Amino acid sequence: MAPALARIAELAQAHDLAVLGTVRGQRALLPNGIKTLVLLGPDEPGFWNAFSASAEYLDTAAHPMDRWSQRNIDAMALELGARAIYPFDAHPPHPFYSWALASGRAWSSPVQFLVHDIAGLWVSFRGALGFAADIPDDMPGAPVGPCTDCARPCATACPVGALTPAGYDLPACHAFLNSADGQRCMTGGCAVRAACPVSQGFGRVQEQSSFHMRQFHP
Ligand code: B12
Ligand code: SF4
Ligand code: SF4
Repeated sequence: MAPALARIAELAQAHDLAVLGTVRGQRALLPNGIKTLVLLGPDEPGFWNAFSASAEYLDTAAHPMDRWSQRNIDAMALELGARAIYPFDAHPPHPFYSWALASGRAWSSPVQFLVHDIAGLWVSFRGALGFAADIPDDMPGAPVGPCTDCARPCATACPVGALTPAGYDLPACHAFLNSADGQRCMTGGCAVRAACPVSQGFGRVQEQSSFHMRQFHP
């Protein structure tokens, strides 16, 4: 019998992960044989302490967070009889962005990055669990997100205008990250993502943002 979502959430928490949403019954969007997809992301504020004490973080080999995710989410999949699916290592990539939208718990922000109801613009996915059964979800999401009633600080927060409603100018972002002023983004994380009031209530620690920026801009 398929586990209840509460059981999945409890096991996720034991692995320092949180259920960020579910996608149910959308055959055209989900991989073959999967009726419920459970999206998993960092459980804050404890995630960074757990990850930074892990063997993957400390062994200095490449892609520590992806390897951490694989170990933890593979273990969950085995215990729950699910299929583990990752945002990395698939060519073409699995459509996590579209799955997040379909969950009803995340929306496309004015700058196109996803904004999640709890994680805000800091949202990221460490993986997903696919189940062959339909698993009811008592947090199925909302038709409108937090952007509807917001003054949109994200739209103007990038100091060099690299990430705005007009799009993401990746070379301009990387060029700024090489400059002295850009070290603010390197240590504190992307200023656009940090400007969102929902992000600010999420409790993500600066060390995690800094880690991701070093992966994005070595
Ligand atoms: C390629 C990629 C990038 C590329 C291009 C992004 C793009 N144009 O999609 C680059 C290298 C620029 C990038 C950068 C980052 N990314 Co990225 N990226 C991906 C990745 C691996 C694949 C995207 C893809 O092609 N999917 C396949 C297509 C077919 O399916 P889809 O995703 O449903 O397609 C939708 C999106 O592409 C979306 N879309 C279209 N144009 C754009 C533009 C942007 C900027 C975004 C976000 C989405 C988007 O529309 C499509 C249809 O709905 C995804 C993980 C994944 N597997 O999806 C992460 C992902 C989208 N990225 C993510 C993150 C966290 C980042 C970074 C913030 C990393 C960091 N520093 O921590 C940076 C941004 C740097 C910053 N300023 O902070 C998160 C989402 C974050 C968010 N809030 O939206 C994801 C989901 C990864 C994860 N593990 O959670 N990324
Ligand atoms: S700052 Fe406001 S408009 Fe921008 S993503 Fe956050 S809630 Fe949406
Ligand atoms: S990381 Fe900094 S430069 Fe790059 S888009 Fe975000 S705010 Fe702009």
